[in-house]
Amino acid sequence: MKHLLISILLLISANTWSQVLGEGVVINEFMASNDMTVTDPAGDFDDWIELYNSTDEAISLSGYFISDKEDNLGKFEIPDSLNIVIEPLGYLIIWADEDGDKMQEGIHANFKLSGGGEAVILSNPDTVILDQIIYGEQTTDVSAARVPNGTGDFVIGEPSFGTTNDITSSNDELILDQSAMSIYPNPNEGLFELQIHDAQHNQNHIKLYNVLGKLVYSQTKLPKKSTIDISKHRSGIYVLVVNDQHTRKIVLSN
Ligand SMILES: [Ca+2]
Ligand SMILES: [Ca+2]
Ligand SMILES: [Ca+2]
Repeated sequence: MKHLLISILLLISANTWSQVLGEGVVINEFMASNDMTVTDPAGDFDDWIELYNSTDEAISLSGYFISDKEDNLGKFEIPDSLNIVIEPLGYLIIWADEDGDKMQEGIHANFKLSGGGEAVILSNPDTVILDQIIYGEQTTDVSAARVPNGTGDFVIGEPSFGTTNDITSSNDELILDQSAMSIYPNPNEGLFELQIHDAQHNQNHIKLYNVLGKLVYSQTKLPKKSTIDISKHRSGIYVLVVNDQHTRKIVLSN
């Protein structure tokens, strides 16, 4: 019992410690399945990891490590030779494409991110973990990002490659993706009206994912306008995907 208590205390202090030691750089967003969102400088649709410097000082990332494996923190070392500095309040993209030896422009890690679930771990040159995320199955061309930017938990949604994640907050998104569908009300208590503006489809299919990327609800052969009932699901943020193409964040509070 005593051992357990000490372990728990150590765990708590280790967490706090890593927050303090975080040195201001976090894993801010990642995409583990990129089909058509953004290409790297070589023109490939590759997995990507966005880092964010939340401080007002530039930070050199020489010798920092990124990994997709908890038991191999030092898997990829950001090479000294690249002289990578992340600017104050700046963003940095690391391509997870195993293309490091092809002399492509940019930073290319020696691993890819599994769309089925894996880990992203950032460590300092002493392999002290600064930030990490262990994720579940991902949806293609949908990213996981810290909202609020730099500090929040990971939520899945529209990617914001190389920029703040805050633009995908629900209000702004209503404006951004107005053309594809209307959801009213949103946030809601589990009952909402969905109107789909997709000229290519008369019958629509929808899928709803929770923040862990798990499919929790689906419907096929939906008309352009319908009422959706997800009230038996727990409060939280969900991502609605219409016709495997259009995504919108839904906030359920019941
Ligand atoms: Ca590449
Ligand atoms: Ca991997
Ligand atoms: Ca972003």
